[in-house]
Amino acid sequence: MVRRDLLTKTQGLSSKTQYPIPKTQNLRPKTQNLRPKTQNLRPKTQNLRPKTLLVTGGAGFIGSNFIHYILNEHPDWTVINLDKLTYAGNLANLADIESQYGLLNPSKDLVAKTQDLRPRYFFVRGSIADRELVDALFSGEYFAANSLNPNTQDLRPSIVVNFAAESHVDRSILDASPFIETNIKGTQVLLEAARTHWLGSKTQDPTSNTQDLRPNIFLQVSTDEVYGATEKGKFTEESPLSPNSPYSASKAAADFLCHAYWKTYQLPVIITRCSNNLGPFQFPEKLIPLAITNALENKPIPIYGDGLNVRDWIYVLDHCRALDFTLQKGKPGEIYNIAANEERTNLELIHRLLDVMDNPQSLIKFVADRPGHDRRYALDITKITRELGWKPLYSFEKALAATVDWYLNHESWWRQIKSGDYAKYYDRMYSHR
Ligand code: NAD
Ligand code: TDX
Repeated sequence: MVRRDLLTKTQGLSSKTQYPIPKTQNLRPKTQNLRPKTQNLRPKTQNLRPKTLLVTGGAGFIGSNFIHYILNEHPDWTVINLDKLTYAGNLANLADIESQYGLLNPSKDLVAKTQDLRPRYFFVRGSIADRELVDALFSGEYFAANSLNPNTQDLRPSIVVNFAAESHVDRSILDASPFIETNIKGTQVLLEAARTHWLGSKTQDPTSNTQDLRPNIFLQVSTDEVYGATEKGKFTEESPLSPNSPYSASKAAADFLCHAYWKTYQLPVIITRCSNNLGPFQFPEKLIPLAITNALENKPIPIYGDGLNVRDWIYVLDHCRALDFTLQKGKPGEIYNIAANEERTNLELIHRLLDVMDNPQSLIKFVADRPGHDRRYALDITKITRELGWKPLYSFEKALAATVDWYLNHESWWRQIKSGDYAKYYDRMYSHR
């Protein structure tokens, strides 16, 4: 039984809906008590002029939340979502976006908002490591050649937000190869295309930071894991990188490439490094959705090692807002840490989760540790709070309640995932642990 008094009101889709079409407002807690007290703090600068964003990996967890967020916040921005649709990519995450803003069906809402029938969302299936495809997207030829742009919009991206990645540490321990291909080579392909198409033979003025003089931004979505682990203190943006897993090593390599393209070519790159996210649409291989869905199925919740590893949890919408602040106010060549200062041991986290869900603590099962398991991540977020004026709006408790609520109300979403290839992965990862 779930303690519904601790959750938001049931809303959204019935568990019978085969393809859940998430409502945008479902992404935000509806009840008063779950809404952050501070009014939504938007970046203070004017919106950038109409923009076309190339969002990569937009069908995954954070990318799909970001697309929901950005299309709602910026009625004159257009998003091209380039996603390979690996096991982690799921177009159901964007079904409402496709029908509201997509090519086939720009809605009446959109017309009312923008007096404009043009679609604002385009999905392209493909890899960021595919140079030819990426080039065609940057030049606009992709849409011309595919007759996908009847309104002849200028769909050449002026902003890249690179979420596309292999993102699961445990999978990187089983096989690092796809992590090298996507996280390193893919990022280099994107950087090179941006350099060729944005800079051509000239370079940008690296010191300029005004809207008109800074038409392009390459935002690399990185992670706290690149700093490695620390028992005490917090990592600042100046801390040396010391990644420990094949996943974090590949993300660190991508960060170094981004830095090199800034230093060498003055490509306007910004890197963000965020802590562990929780929220809607997270693939149930990661600890929180794995634990919620296992608890709902009355299955054991595997805790690695002694359960005393510490992570700092942030609600995914706070991360998306931080990325928006960064696009609007961040400085090229800079790095910004993003976190919510909500550190928990894994054991504390799961105890609280089971409490919120009113499931017995006996579901916890200690299993063999993750090889090379980082003990603790912790980020100093002084820079982004002081320089960009961002701060998180969701406490851990509110974020956890909203997340549990979402999984409760989107049972068909996670059941569909768990019944497919995921079952084989789960068996391989946990059955002999
Ligand atoms: P995810 O695994 O849920 O989604 C990744 C998406 O990228 C999927 O849609 C997948 O299909 C797509 N993809 C994979 N390879 C691709 C390729 N070659 N070309 C195009 N698309 C490809 O990941 P996530 O948790 O949403 O993470 C997004 C980004 O944020 C990653 O770069 C990750 O390193 C970073 N990050 C994640 C967290 C977290 O807690 N999840 C925290 C900090 C940073
Ligand atoms: O079954 C599990 N049992 C368990 O104890 C799983 C899947 C995880 N864990 C532990 C390992 C970590 O200490 O829980 C913690 C969180 O694990 P994950 O959800 O796998 O996240 P983590 O390894 O911390 O990495 C995440 O945060 C940083 C994302 O997956 C990365 O993409 C992001 O960069």
